[in-house]
Amino acid sequence: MQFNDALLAALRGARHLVVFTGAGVSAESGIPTFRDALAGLWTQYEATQLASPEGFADNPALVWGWYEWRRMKVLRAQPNPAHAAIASLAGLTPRLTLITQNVDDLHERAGSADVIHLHGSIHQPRCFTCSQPYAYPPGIPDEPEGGRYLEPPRCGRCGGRIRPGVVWFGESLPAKAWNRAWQAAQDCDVLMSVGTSSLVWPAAELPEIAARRGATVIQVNPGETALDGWAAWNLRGPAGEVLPGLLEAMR
Ligand code: BV8
Ligand code: ZN
Repeated sequence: MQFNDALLAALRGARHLVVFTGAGVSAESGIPTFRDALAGLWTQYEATQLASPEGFADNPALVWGWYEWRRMKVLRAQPNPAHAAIASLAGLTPRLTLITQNVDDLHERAGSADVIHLHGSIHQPRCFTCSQPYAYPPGIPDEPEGGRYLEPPRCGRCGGRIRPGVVWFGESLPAKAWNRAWQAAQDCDVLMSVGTSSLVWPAAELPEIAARRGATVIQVNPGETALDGWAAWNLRGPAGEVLPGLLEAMR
């Protein structure tokens, strides 16, 4: 892919670069994007039904089974060249803030530090009743492809059900993470959005906040998204190819 000289100049000259990622950055690691994760057992459900406290209270085994299926994929996955390129980018920019909507740890495993997780982590379950943190037993149990109902474990302290450590629909984002992300969006001069459908709020607002303050917005996504109109450049391709190419061209 050829890159526009002005785009390369904007990236090379960035004082503060924000990289904002969604499920598309982990797609080439074999982790289904948020929408694609509604496979198998869960096809007939809306994401907002499963990824919500009501959905969990209503059918804990259905929701816990979904998260365990997804967690196994994360445990089996490896970071892909997109995660690696973003980790390397930090060494080429005076200041880089990495904000992700993803609940996997592939950015960290690729070497990125201080990742801001707006929607929590699949690796930090806690009690649904008393919020006591829960430690998963070691190992990667086999997960039937189509998924299965799985009763969540119980809290050692109060006997309540264990829930995934993610932010569900209708739940507020962790205040510290949101404030840091909001500040970075206000302060940055370049924001690159990678692999997100830009549909979920308030996270989806971050690129707009940056654009309104005069930052240059770059988007990496094979498809069109709600962000297209705000982006100065829409790089149409898979992140695992576009980002390494961009890094090469910047050097
Ligand atoms: C809140 C964790 C209130 C869980 C997630 C109406 C208007 C505006 C807002 C609302 C509204 N109605 C309700 C709301 C609020 C709601 C919301 O936004 N709903 C949406 C559906 C409209 N938001 C909330 O509820 C938030 N909380 O508002 O709280 C409040 C306030 C105060 C006090 C109390 C309460 C919380 C939302 C968080 C939900 N949790 N994730 C989990 O993972 O299971 S959201 C989840 O979906 C992701 O984290 C992500 O944020 C979002 C979208 O996923 P994406 O990452 O974008 O993935 P997706 O599959 O959608 O797209 C993948 C993209 O990748 C595609 O564009 C594709 O083209 C691209 N791609 C594919 N392959 C590649 C690629 N790109 C690059 N390379 C590739 N190879
Ligand atoms: Zn408890």
